[in-house]
This record gives sequence, C-alpha cells and structure tokens, in this order.
Amino acid sequence: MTDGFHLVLDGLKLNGVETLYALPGIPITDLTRMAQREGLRVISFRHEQHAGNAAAAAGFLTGKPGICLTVSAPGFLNGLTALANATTNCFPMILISGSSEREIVDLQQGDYEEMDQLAIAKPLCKAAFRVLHAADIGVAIARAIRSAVSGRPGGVYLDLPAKLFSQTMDAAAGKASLIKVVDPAPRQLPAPDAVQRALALLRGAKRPLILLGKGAAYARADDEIRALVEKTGIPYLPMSMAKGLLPDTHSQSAAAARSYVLEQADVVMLVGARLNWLLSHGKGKTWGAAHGPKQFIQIDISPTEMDSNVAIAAPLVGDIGSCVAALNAGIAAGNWAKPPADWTGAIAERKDKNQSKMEATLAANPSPMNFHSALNVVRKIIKARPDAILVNEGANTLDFARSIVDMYEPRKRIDVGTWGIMGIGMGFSVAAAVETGKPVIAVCGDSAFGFSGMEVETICRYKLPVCVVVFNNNGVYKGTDVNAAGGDVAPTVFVKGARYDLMMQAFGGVGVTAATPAELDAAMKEAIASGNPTLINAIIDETAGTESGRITGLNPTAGVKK
Ligand code: ADP
Ligand code: TZD
Repeated sequence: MTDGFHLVLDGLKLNGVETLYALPGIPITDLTRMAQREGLRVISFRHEQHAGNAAAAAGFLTGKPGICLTVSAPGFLNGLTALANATTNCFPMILISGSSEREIVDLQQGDYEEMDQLAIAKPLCKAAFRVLHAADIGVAIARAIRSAVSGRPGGVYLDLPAKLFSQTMDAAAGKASLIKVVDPAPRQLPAPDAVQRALALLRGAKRPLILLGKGAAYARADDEIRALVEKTGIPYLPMSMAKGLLPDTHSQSAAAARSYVLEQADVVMLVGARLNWLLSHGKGKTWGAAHGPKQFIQIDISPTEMDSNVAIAAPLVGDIGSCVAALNAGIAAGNWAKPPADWTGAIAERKDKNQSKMEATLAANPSPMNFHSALNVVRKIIKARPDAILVNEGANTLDFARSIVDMYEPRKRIDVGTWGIMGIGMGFSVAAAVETGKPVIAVCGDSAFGFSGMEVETICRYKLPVCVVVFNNNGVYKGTDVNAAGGDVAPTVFVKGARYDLMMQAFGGVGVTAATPAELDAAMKEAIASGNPTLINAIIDETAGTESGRITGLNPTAGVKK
C-alpha cells in the first residue's frame, strides 16, 4: 500500500524536484519529515513569505518551478504574497498548502484554521487545483508543473486537504497514477510572416534600440541573444534583472545613455520586457513624445501582452529562444547594415560623458559613506567574482546599485522586480545559495532588510554562503525625517545606530560594522573567501538619497507642501 504523503513526494521526485522551501505544522509536518527521509532537501523557514520568495527565485534561476510548502489558513496567506509576486514577475513556482476538511470548511462550521484557500488563491495565480483523492495526486502535480512553466511562467496553487495525506491505495496502482511531465515548457515557434515583419522594421530603422527584460534572462537563450545584438550592432538597454545577459561593460550597452536612447530611438525591439510602469508605459516625455512616434517590435510568449500600452507594429509571439533564432537566421541570410554611425556615435559620446561623471562621484570618499562610495566597493567585489549572485532591495540602495554595480553573467541579479516589493532579500538569498552553490551578496536597505531579517537564522542554520550588506541610514529612504507635531518619531525613522550585525552574531554567523569603504571591502572579501554567513552593518549617511529613490515622483503628494 501507499498513501497521500508518499504519492505527493513520489510525484514531485519523478518530475525532478529536489528541494522544498517549507514551514512545517498541521497538516504537513510529517510530509516535511518524510521528504527528508526520501532524499528531498527541505529548507525550513521562519515565515512562509520567505519560503515562497525562495521558491520563486529558484524558479527564475533554474527554469523549473520552485516548490513552497505551507500549513493551512495563516501559513497559506503568508505564502500567498510570494505566489502573487511570482505570478506578477512571471517566475514559475508552486505553492502547496495543506488545508482543513472540506465538509467543515464549506459549511463554515469553524474547523481548525478554516479557510476556502482555493477560492482565495485563484485570482492571484496562473492556475489553482485541489486534490480530493490520492489517485489524482499524480495528475494534479503534473498539471501544476505544466501550468507553472509553459507559456508565460507564473505561480500555481495546489490545495491538499489534511485527509488526503493519510488516504491509502494499492502501491502499484499509486505508482501507475503518477505522471512524468514530457516537455513541460514546449518551444513556441514564431510565425514566419511575423519574423519577416519584424526584420523589415528593424532593417528600416535609423535609430534602433533593443530592450532586454527579465523574460530574456529567464529564457536562457543567452548565445542567441548575444549573437542578435552583436550581428546587428544595435545598441541595447538591459532591464535590471537582464543585466549581465551581456556584460554591462559591453560596447553596445546604452545603459549609461538611457534617457537619450529612450527619447531618441525610432524603432525599439522589446525582448521579454513589458511596457509597464518601469518603462513609463512606452509613452510620454521619457519616450521622446516630442521627437515623433516610435515603432515597436515585441518578442513575448504571451500574445495578449501586445498593444497593452501602445501599438506594437511588429508583434513576435513565441519563446525568446525560437524568436531570436529566427531573427538571427533572417539577418544571416540578408545583407545586414549596421545602424547609422551618427546614432551609435551620439550614444557613445553621451556614455563617455556620463561615465566620467560617475567615475568622479564614485572616487569621492565622504565620511560617513554615501550610497556611491559603498556601492563602489560592491562594484569591485562583483567584478572580481562575476559568478556571485547579487540580491538587491531597498529604494535608493536599489536604484543606485542597479546603475553602479556592473553585472557580467546572466541571471546573477535578482531584485524587487515588477512590484518593487520589499522583503525578497533573505528568501531570494537562501534560494540563490541553495540552487547555485555560488556566493550570494544581498545588498539591502535597512528598511528592506527588516521585512525578512529573521531569516538570517535560516541562513546560519544551513550554513549558506550569504553575505548580507545592510545599508544602514536609520530609516525608510533616509533617517532625517522629523515629526512636525512632536511626540513620536517620524514614520520613516528607525532606532538610530541600530546594530544589525548583532542579529547575525545571535545565530552564530559573522556580524561586522563597516564605517568606511576599506572596512566594507575587507569584510566582504572575508565573507566571500570564508563562505560563512555574514552580515555587514554598513553605516550610510542618513541624509543621503531621496524619498522613494528614483520614483519619488510617484508619491501622490510630490510637489505638494506637506
Ligand atoms: P522586465 O521587468 O525586466 O522589463 P517583465 O517581467 O516586464 O520584464 O517582462 C517579462 C516578459 O517576458 C513577460 O511579458 C513574459 O511573458 C515574457 N517571457 C517570459 N519568459 C519568456 C520566454 N521564454 N519567451 C518569451 N517571452 C517570455
Ligand atoms: N512594503 C512593501 C512590501 N513593499 C514596498 N515597496 C513598500 C512597503 C514601500 N517601500 C518602498 O517602495 S522602498 C521602502 C519601502 C518601505 C524601503 C526604503 O528604505 P530602505 O532603502 O532603507 O530599504 P534606502 O536605500 O535607504 O532608500
């Protein structure tokens, strides 16, 4: 005989799942124990949101759905933020939650942790399934995996009521009921006429631009994308998580002339990037409305992404690997002329000017440190260890790191993503360490770090090579706000001079304070060389930075006297 517990584990193992990001409790405690016994790795967290974020990051980093396992109602809800965030970011993950008895939940008779979890999860993920019979577990796992990774990736919810786990069935029939998913993320070839339309538009461009998004990083078409950029000679801009797809030091990177190229380009090819708020919806001043209309080519696996904000003249629907390969074949077949020299020359000129300005700012050594002088250290550390993974959250800490810290390899930068969500820091760091075995550097604002700070215990418990650098400027954005009415401190201000380093020490990790770039450099080098869990409390000038970083204008009261 077999039972629900074993069928769940066997179904996951059959599909190559190796790690569960979990938090035990009724009714899944035994499932986590059995999982360990069956050879799965169980990474047990202190709060489900971080287990969920870890599963989401694992999904992005590996292309396979990361699995998060939680208890019912409150545990499920804690994991739900991560599931919704994964779906928003197009990361594949599966949230598996135990749930209470259907008969009692549906009659609202007040079961232990009663909640209609399936109904609540549905609008927040790509697909949601509930399993009532042990014989259906195999089908449910197969559908969950396929839903998470096929087409546009996203989050999937799997509801497993407590009673399911102890249901028994014949072992041979149970084994036969499991499904090994064949080709879970099938290639989707673009239509030949759509390829020709895109090529024609690109060929006629005077000021072309390629925009690489995190979909391009996720697609693992690194060589094809590099070939496309280099064969066409078109300047490109990476979105934050597409940094490193080509090294940021690449001569065709237009990142240091971002506003100029967005404003001036006449044909823009989006590769796995949406025209959402992060790209000013493709219109307005940022996009040089005054310089005439632009034409867009968009490569995306989701057909309904097209025309979401502006007209897409050449939609190219398919997986990025197949689409870019088709473009490369078309380019190789014809006589391809590089973009006009006045375009690339004008970009180079602006890049040089902006880069020299940046070098001068980075060279300054103010006391206390500011974002620039501290990030200059991180920049050099990543240059020396391009295989390290950079996790990044905060406001100013995020914006400045994105522009200052060059990335050299694909999928080495994971951050706040489409929602600009705080709290991904430690969950993402745990997954990055577990899934890749590489050193992880988490650069977090002090507010951002606070959302997941308790997971430093998890990092210590599993002895993960994570170096957390908390940019401590005493508050949300800055530490200088004053409550005009007196009394309590202002809502954005924290305890001054907080010792985040002691949090890591509390669990046996290394905790250090760094007040200068030299101290930060030494502490980071030591952390990476030793692989020991480390938290560096980097003291940053509390007057540095701006409210909300670069998106200060999104505050509804921007410009209003407060
Ligand atoms: P960014 O924030 O970096 O601009 P987005 O998350 O907005 O990126 O966009 C990612 C896009 O990539 C989504 O529209 C998604 O449908 C698409 N995408 C994800 N994976 C693939 C893939 N393998 N092939 C094609 N498109 C993909
Ligand atoms: N809650 C969640 C889940 N996500 C958010 N983005 C916010 C609140 C609002 N918020 C931001 O957008 S940035 C930020 C908050 C609270 C923190 C900024 O302070 P910090 O970073 O200390 O992390 P800097 O670098 O000092 O600006």
